[in-house]
Amino acid sequence: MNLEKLLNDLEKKHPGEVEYLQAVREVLESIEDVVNQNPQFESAGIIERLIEPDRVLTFKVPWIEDNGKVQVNLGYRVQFNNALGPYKGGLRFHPSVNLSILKFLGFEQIFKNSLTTLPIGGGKGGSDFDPKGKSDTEIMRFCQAFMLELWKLIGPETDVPAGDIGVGGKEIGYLFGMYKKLTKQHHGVLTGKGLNWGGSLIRPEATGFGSVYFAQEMLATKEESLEGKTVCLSGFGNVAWGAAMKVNELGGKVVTLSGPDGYIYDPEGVSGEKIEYMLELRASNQDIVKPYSYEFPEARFHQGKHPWETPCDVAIPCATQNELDKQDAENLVKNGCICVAEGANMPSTPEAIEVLQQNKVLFGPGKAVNAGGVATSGLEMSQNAMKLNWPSEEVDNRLHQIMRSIHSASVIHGRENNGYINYVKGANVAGFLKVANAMLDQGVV
Ligand code: NDP
Ligand code: 2IT
Repeated sequence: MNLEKLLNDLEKKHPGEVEYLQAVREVLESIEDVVNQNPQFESAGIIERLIEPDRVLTFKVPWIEDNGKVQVNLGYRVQFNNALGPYKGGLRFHPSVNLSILKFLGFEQIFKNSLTTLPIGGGKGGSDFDPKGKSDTEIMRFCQAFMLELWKLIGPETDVPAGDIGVGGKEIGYLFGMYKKLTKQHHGVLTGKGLNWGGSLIRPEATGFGSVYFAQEMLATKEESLEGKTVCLSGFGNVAWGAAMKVNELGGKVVTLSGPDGYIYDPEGVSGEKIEYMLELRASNQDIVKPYSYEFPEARFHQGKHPWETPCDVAIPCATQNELDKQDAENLVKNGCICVAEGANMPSTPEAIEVLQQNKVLFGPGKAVNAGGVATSGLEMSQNAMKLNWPSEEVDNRLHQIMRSIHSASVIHGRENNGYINYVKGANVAGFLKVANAMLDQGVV
């Protein structure tokens, strides 16, 4: 495989799509050896077919503000690869959303979903709609307008969207309501649904829980555990909330949270009612984390800074892409951090990953660490297909088992001669092989 030529050609076709090109480069660098050892992949054009989405759908979303003013946003669905199952992946509503971000997320989702062991392909979608400061009725009207286009593209055996940044249970409810009205179908077309109408127990907690289960497995390779560890989290959304709960349950102490405005340092630990307060903060639609320091005066707010300057044993970035840079990684290493587990998608820059790996920090990439969210979405699809609901212990046990199996697959393909486990390589190779072999079996389509 001529990696630089492939990447140069891709960049020429998609100039400026930096996040997408970043994600593709990382995967191709990891799988280069495997591709070179398997000429059948090259002759079937697997790489060229894998790095371009099957299709990209964009649409206009006109909707009306409470004051009567008409707004127009852009809507997208990127259907990347369905070799293993229906396209599957979240919807992101955030003003920063563009095609590059959704293509990077959809591409990552292919390998993540492959790692879950479940029959799901990869996709992603969303809009540049900003939920910040919008009323509930505005959010409902936007979701309805978005679904007026999206419903034509999705279905329980075709493409199954879910939540991501800015899309939680409330938005999934509004989207599902409109889908049901348009199609007259009540089935598992979306995941992250309410418990009374097809949702799965543990889905809201699953990404955070799974991320911490994965961190636990990584620490165990060093005969370490979370008991007594100091943990830095970023973000204060769905993923950070689930991670905070699980870290506390396993005896660790969460000392930071963050938002776009800065970070909170709470020396007494984010536990108990403070974790529930995170939900209130998110529900307020203000998108700032500072009010935590008014509510809990023992906590300090650091304006405009990243939490990674805080000494910790374990770091779990749970906010957004490229939020942990080289300087942050150097700070973590200097302060003795032994494990970084990516709860978010691609939160560490390539330079940061290099620093962490060179210093032999346990580093778990998002597509492995945060796969518990989509895995539990897959379990929701299974329950919907069977028309029954599993108890929370069953879902949690299956989630835990899936996270262990993703960890073992990453170790098998990622162990280096010196014993260090390169989880980036391990997860990319394990995820890739399954998809590539399925594509070979299915011919050139
Ligand atoms: P939420 O919308 O619930 O929360 C995201 C949080 O990160 C918000 O607090 C958000 O604030 C904050 N944030 C966004 N940008 C920044 C920034 N530049 N600096 C600091 N904080 C920021 O989303 P989720 O918790 O669902 O998603 C978090 C991450 O996890 C994303 O990368 C997502 O792709 C990933 N993920 C989510 C899964 C899920 O099931 N929900 C599954 C797997 C991965 P604000 O909105 O103000 O920007
Ligand atoms: O990035 C992700 O894996 C998600 N946002 C969850 C996707 C899903 O389909 O549950």
